[in-house]
Amino acid sequence: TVNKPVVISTWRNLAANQAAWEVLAKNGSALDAVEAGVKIPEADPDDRSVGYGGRPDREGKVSLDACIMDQHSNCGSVAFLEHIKHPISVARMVMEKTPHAMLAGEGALQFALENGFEKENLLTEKSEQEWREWLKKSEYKPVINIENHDTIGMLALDSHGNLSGACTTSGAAYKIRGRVGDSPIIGAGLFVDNEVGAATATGLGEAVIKVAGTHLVVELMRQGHNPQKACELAVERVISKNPDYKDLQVGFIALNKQGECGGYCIHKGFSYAVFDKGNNRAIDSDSAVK
Ligand code: SD4
Repeated sequence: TVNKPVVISTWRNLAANQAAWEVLAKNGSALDAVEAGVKIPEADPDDRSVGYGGRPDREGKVSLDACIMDQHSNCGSVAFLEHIKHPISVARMVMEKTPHAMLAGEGALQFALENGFEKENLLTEKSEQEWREWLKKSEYKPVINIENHDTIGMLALDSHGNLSGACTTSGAAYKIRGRVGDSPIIGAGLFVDNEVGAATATGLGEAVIKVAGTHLVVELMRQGHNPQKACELAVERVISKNPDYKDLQVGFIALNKQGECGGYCIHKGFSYAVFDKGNNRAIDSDSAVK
């Protein structure tokens, strides 16, 4: 029997899961659920790597990446988007209202403003202070785990048996202006195939992009692996292609058509949150490096 509905998200995003569950429990769509879910950390100023309150690039500007994918393999994405609190909703609008899959930078902002989104300042005092502190040394060294990584990727299976996913982030703190990570790239930060399953990634985007990480996880599930094993094999691939893996973190989570979940990462410290059968909980992910 299929375990549904279910929602799974990266890190300890229990509040985001709760918002998604409220949609799923009323027989809402997985697509509506993941959008509603990830909007929680996007709007939270204390979540320092998503949306409002996110850490800026090295010029002190907050820029956002997000994407969304539904059960028909429709997808929408925004990259290097500034001043908009809910990039996931802009990504959804790209998917539903344009002939394109991806908008970036100025054009993405223009599209958002023309469609009723408001221009806002996303840099909080706290993020600005930290950035000024960082400027003193200006050393770009992505820190493993929570410090720099609590991007939310979320996957859901709804009561109709359909899968969707969403991923949103302010990216790597103190990145070069214009840097785009894995999170808005379909097949890297997020991939959904309604016949098989869905996967999303967190951690150092450059390492995920190199192996088309979430597409890999989904293809491994297609070959018969369960979500846990698929995540493990994909992490192994990341390790084999990144000789500096000791200094970087990558985590994958996956959900298949049967409603089974899995998650795996390179280094200890990654966690994910699962909500099914009315039970919302955080799980410490197993890691390749013990
Ligand atoms: C990125 N994967 O932009 C994202 C980083 C991340 O919290 O997970 N940040 O590379």
